[in-house]
Amino acid sequence: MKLQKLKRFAAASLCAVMVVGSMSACSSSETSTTTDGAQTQTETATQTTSSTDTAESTETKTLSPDEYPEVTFMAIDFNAGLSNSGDKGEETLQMIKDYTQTNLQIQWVQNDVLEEKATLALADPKTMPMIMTFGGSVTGTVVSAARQGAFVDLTPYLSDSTKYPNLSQQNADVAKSLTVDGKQIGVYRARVIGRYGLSYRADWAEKLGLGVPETVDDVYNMLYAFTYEDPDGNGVDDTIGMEMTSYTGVFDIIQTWFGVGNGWAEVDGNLVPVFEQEEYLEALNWIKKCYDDGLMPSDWATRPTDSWSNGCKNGENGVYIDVLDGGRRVWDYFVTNEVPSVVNPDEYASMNLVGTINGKTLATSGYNGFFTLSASTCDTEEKIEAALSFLDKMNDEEMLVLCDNGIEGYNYTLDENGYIVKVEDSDNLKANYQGLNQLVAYIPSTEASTTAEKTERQILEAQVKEENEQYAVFNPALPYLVNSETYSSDGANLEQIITSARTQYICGEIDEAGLRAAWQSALDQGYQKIIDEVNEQYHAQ
Ligand SMILES: [Ca+2]
Repeated sequence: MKLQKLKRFAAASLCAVMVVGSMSACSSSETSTTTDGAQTQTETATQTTSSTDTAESTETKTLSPDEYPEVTFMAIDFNAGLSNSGDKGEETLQMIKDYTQTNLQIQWVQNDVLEEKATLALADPKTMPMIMTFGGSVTGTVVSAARQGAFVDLTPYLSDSTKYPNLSQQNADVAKSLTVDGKQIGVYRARVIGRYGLSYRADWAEKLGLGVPETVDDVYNMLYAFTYEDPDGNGVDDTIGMEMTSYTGVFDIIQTWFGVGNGWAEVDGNLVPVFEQEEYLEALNWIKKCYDDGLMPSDWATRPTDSWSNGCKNGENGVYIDVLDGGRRVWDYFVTNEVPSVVNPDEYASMNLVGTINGKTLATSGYNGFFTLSASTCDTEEKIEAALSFLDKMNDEEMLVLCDNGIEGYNYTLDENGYIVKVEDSDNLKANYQGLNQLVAYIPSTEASTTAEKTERQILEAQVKEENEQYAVFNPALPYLVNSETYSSDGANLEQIITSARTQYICGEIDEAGLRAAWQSALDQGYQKIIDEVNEQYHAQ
């Protein structure tokens, strides 16, 4: 198999590109698309106390271990060679083999050489493990390999809810992002979709008699009151409503409140980048008004991204628009540091988490990394089914608990309410199961039902994120952008022109004419070509 373009695995984020512009250096934040190793286990799922809520296996026949079909799996090692190791490593792996009835052969690949290993495997198809892991989002390299026939087209399989009761529940919008020429080329590794929202100082709002914001006017009024009405009651003009640093993903969230898309939108039957939507300028004017009225720090564009959330923690700001777990962590900070509430010094300061404004919020891409099945080594129906069955069963409750918590009685115990309690010294006893979550797609649930006991703050966070999912605005162009050559080569630079112009407009460095000139410049430099390439595919379907 010839691979024409073994380009580098660029970790190009497909949506929110951070601003660089004339004003500040860009840096990525936790919300950008990165290959993550530290899978946080606190993201979603409603609380249940059941420890026996285990999914019944649909498997009727039981194989003896020497009958298990072999599945080879290239997985990412984030533990410096120590994933699934230690005294109980073999035993833990055997539990997976027996549960999934698979003779699993894991090839651990350290994340920093994943690109190299994947490239080598793609260049020599016979060496490809049956299941390969890719980090981040779909890249041009993967698209090229898919077009050369490197991966099994999963489209006909994943709708089979009898054979694949978990994977068949994948989110259709997210799955579209893994589509090349109409074929689904991988199983995505799920992340919470409804992660973005608005968090605010609940005790400040209570002091000023403000309700839960539902509309952009409510948000403006809250920002105004938090800036000018002394929400902390110290008699000093020392607060600014909205926290803001050079991380401009905040604006991407705010824009959706106005009906702006997530990077792209469908307008009159065509897909357009959001700067071509009328609502985009309306959203920018609202943000600009907040800036002009002093409702966000005037020096935001030079505030480093790594100071993000400090403004809320130290009581300078009261509204935090980003991931809801970030707002929850601010609240955790108030509790941990015993920051008093401004309405009742016997209580701690608190945050409220709001998912949507005007009924909308930004969706995440819904995934980070994905598993492909190699066409060269999954070369029979039996092998394809063995690999997919394995990936499916890994999402059962038993496997989620094992991969995220280890073995009951060794790594953890269950308390009287069925909550997981890690054993003492659990950090030194996690070698056996660490890294095994890299084998899990987390479909349909990003978390097991059996969890450690949660705080009220984590419970609220999970509720809001779950409610958010149905309102979260996806990027409809993702499946086409991955197939757009111009986007692959020039997309990041062109996005930067757009986001830089946005920053300059909000800060008054350029006027509307200047903004429009920047858009035209981006179109002339290749954005129009991307629009054409995207719509050609869009209309071909
Ligand atoms: Ca004050």
